[in-house]
Amino acid sequence: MEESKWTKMWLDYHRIYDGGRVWKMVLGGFMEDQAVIASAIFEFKRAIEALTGEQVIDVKKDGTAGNLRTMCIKKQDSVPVEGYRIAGNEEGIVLEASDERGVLYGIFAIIRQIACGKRAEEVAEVASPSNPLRMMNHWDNMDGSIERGYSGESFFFEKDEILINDRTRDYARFMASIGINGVVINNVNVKGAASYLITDKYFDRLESLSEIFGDYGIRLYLSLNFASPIEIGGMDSCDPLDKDVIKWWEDKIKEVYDRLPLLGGFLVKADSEGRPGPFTYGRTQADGANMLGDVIKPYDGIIIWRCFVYNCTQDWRDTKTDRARAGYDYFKEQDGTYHDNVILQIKNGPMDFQIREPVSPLLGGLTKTNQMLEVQIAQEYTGHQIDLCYLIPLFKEVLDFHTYCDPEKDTVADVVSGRTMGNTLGGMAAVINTGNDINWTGNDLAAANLYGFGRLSYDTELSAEQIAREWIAMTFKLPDKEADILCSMLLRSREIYEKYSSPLGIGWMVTPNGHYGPSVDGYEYSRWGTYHRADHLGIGVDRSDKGTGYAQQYYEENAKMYNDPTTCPEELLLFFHHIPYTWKLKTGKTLIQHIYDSHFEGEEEARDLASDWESIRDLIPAEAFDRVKERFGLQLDNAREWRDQVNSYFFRKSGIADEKGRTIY
Ligand code: GCV
Repeated sequence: MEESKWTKMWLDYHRIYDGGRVWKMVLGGFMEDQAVIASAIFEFKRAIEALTGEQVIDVKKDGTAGNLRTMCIKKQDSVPVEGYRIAGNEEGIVLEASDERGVLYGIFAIIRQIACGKRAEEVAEVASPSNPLRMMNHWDNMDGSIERGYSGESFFFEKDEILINDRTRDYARFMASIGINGVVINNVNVKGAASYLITDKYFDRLESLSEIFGDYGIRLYLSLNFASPIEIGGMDSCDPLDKDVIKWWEDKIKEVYDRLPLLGGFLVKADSEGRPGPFTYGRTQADGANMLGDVIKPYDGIIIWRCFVYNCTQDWRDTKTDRARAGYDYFKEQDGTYHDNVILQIKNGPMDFQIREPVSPLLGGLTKTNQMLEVQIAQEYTGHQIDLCYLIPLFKEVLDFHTYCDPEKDTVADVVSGRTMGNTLGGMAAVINTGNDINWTGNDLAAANLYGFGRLSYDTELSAEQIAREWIAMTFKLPDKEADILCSMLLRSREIYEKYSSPLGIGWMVTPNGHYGPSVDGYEYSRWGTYHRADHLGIGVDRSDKGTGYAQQYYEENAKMYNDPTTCPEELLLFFHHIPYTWKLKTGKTLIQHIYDSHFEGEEEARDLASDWESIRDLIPAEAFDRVKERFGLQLDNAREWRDQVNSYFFRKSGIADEKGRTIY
């Protein structure tokens, strides 16, 4: 077989030990012709042969070899849906699951444990998913470009056509191996040809794609253009309460499901950044989402409605106007009116995937509505997959955040998993970081975010370090010392990026539109804005009760903490408060000195990352090593640029010199 032209990321199995036995597959209660079971058997065979050199014989063949081990897959209804129990012993391994996906995830768990160093007889785990929905959102356009894509072009679309090839199947394998069960293939900004994905022109290809995904337990979803009745239906309205519009949708969705029975549903971005939506007709977001929810209900489909709704052209001269407030202001009022097959998808922070933001007050602020957490592993504001930035610690902080929405089950993980409200629809979605680059993620090390998101969405209890260690073991199989170095690089990387870019929760200061590199006053939507509101005395946005009042959108405990600059966590100080440069931080440093020190340190620590990478050169495959090394070169330029621009800006603004007398340009 010809070697594929792309890497196998964490599924590139290295020989762990040389076992001398033969495996026989035994199925109890599942059939080998069930699509997902067939995939599980295929994956087991492929992995075991590569990892141990042991042969796996077909289910039907009677094993004759004396030293036969069995891989026994048993249906066991007491195992939760999509969960598994695996246990190895001298005779082989037993995997119990109640459904096909559970079997597939169990097989990948066995593979993971062996790839991470266990022998087959030591394999053991009982697991079930924390979240019902674990999704990837592609922002792929049909011309092949990817909005906020940093790893090449789309592998789903090219020249307005849908691509299906070996890469499609490999993609599905990767996703299943980390527990992903839903994929939205097209950009939430649905324009041009993408509006026609729900027409006959694309049904055949979409059906094939949904089947390939289906073989790996993944449901296909599409982003939907809310104005489809106008754009493809020739109507003059898309008012969600207009009965002709509703009829149009009913016919359309029937047509779609006749052809795509495996479709999971739709993701919708409405009334945001130029996208059409119910506000045009004086309707609420709930009116729009519920109308589509009702139409899709007979097909068991779901509507995932994004809460990233804000007025991007708002005038920032008015100090009461605050983009951070928008999500809560628009969605809280209708809490309890969203229908039960509608899920609100909420970005982790109230702004837009900055290196540090508070958790969105909508998460848990809604108490009667299905909710889903949206994070971004595409590194739009976190270094474009040039700079190293392992994002799992950030996601962990969000999941562990106490919202105070419930006396016991009040973390974001509780809320989105359904534990708080006892609902069954919720979960986590990530804006994905893949493209058709040879290594899928541009920077080989950015695959840790891809792997990590999937693993975390399946098991929110895993730590960022555990995930990093698994990913390293599966991808590079390094000796302990080098694995420790790489693990430490990943774990340090987010704070390093934060230090040299925009610390203390201020965010932004990034080039408008491009979002890479510094532009301290950069603001994309109007000449009036800056995100930081710095003047000659201080910096930061007053979001307390004396300012925009954003802090009051949280439950009392958090509202109080954020409202007061002396109790507000310092890493978010400038998000919530306008602070004088002479303000003393807990370290005893002034704010301005902290800004200088942070940027100098961040740049130095970025250099340490690059030299750590150099120190493990001999143990990393040469091509991967060189690709990453090149990126570190660019990261260092970026870190220097940030350090110099930010420090000189604030030196000039404040007129206060660096106590340490370093050169500030
Ligand atoms: C897909 C940010 C990004 C946009 C993105 C938008 C969204 O504003 O810069 O590219 O659009 O978020 O999440 O919808």
